[in-house]
Amino acid sequence: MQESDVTVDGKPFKRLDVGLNGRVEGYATKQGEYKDYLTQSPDLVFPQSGNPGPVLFAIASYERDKGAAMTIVYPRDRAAWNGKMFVTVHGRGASFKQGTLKTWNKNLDPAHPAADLNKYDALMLSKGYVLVKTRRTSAEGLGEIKGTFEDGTPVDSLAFNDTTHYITDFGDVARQIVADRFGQRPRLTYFYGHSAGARIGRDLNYTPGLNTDRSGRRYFDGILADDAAAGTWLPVLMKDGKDVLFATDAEKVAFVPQIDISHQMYNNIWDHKMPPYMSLSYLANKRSNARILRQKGLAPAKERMYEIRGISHSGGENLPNGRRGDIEILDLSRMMDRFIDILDAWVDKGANPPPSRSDDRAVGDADGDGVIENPALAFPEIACPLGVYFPYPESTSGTTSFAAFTGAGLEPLDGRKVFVDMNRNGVWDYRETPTEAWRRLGLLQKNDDLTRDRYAVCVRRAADELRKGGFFPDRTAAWYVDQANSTDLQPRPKSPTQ
Ligand SMILES: [Ca+2]
Ligand SMILES: [Ca+2]
Repeated sequence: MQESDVTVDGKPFKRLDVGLNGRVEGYATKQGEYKDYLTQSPDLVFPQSGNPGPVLFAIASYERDKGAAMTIVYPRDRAAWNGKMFVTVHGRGASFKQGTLKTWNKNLDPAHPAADLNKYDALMLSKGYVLVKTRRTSAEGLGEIKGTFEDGTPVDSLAFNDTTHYITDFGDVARQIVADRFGQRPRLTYFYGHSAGARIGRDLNYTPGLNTDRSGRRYFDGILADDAAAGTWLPVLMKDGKDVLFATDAEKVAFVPQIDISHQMYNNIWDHKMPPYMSLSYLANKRSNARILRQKGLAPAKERMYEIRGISHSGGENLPNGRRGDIEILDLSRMMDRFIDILDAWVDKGANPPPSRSDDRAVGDADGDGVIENPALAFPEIACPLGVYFPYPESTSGTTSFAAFTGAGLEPLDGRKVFVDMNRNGVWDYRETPTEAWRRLGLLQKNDDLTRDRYAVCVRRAADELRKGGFFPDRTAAWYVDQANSTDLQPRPKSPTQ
């Protein structure tokens, strides 16, 4: 463990970088899809991966020198602690071998001790949580993790993509450290996961008995599942042709409040030998998850799904200005700010969260009359567009770019030379001006021009709707209103592709 001081949002914090050597158990298979996903939830992972098994018990070792680590950040002033803890869990693809994980004591840049904290981490800290940022090998097949199957066979291809107990083991250490420093364990512990990390969040809620600590008490009090990988896992467990998951009240009682954040523009595909209740479309699975929970009586009681337009897998949390070269991403942290509060108010105060939001009728039509009253969330940039966000570099990418309504030249090509159909007419034709686009979208009458006033009114309405709906804090809505007074309404291309 090493200790340092760090300032976030002008406030003083202590930062502890902790490395651990240890072992964790789970289940894996020797062949087939997802064979190396060491998991405590084999009844979700292997049926939904189309992997018939056999499923074997295994034990695997992790090493702090190869990145098994966590960063714990807490307020230096104990009075600034809200008594709660957020454990964060990243997605698939991290490894020491490929350079995305560092030796435990190298995550800290002494000259910039907040450099590896993303926008969501900063939000959690500014709200007074103890932040526990976990890191694990989550890329399989690399020989990085040494393990042994129950039959004695050695295996070096496993990874901790889906290993809940890795996270809870680290969380136990973090809780003890908090107790040592503050003289008190966290009163509530929340889970945040992105992608494969969000799947672990669903594992916790969907695997009977998994969300418990060593003494049998509830471990996580709420789950924030940010764009779960492939839209899975789904809350389904087939036995003899019947779905038996959440068939009993006891299972439903153990379910903790869960918010699923679904990024609508992530068009990725998992084409595998899958059971009939799954889709190869990630978005379709995200919507199915919400629909099935609703059918099983767990939503709206204990789950919300907030679907967001114009955002692919990344919410820009690691891009300080939302841009990197041709990549341009809407700033999801502006809504994550409220998602964190919504979950906390739900768990801690019993406050009813805003209804689920989706452009899918099965979720967005709350009263079942066939009309969607709770559509997917639209940022002001989407509701009052000066251009189009599109998946980039290609249609299945986890990032986006932005094409402005310049009124000049052709619609752009993406990184695979597929045209971006900005005006949705099916033709590779010309870029509209903002006025032409707004007329087409019905935001302007046929003979009206886009003026500063009309633009500002639209942005104010969009920002205010999000504020009233509970998805923007006041200051964010006010920021948008202010920006609308100076935003360039005749955008010029920034680069040849945009
Ligand atoms: Ca309705
Ligand atoms: Ca077109």
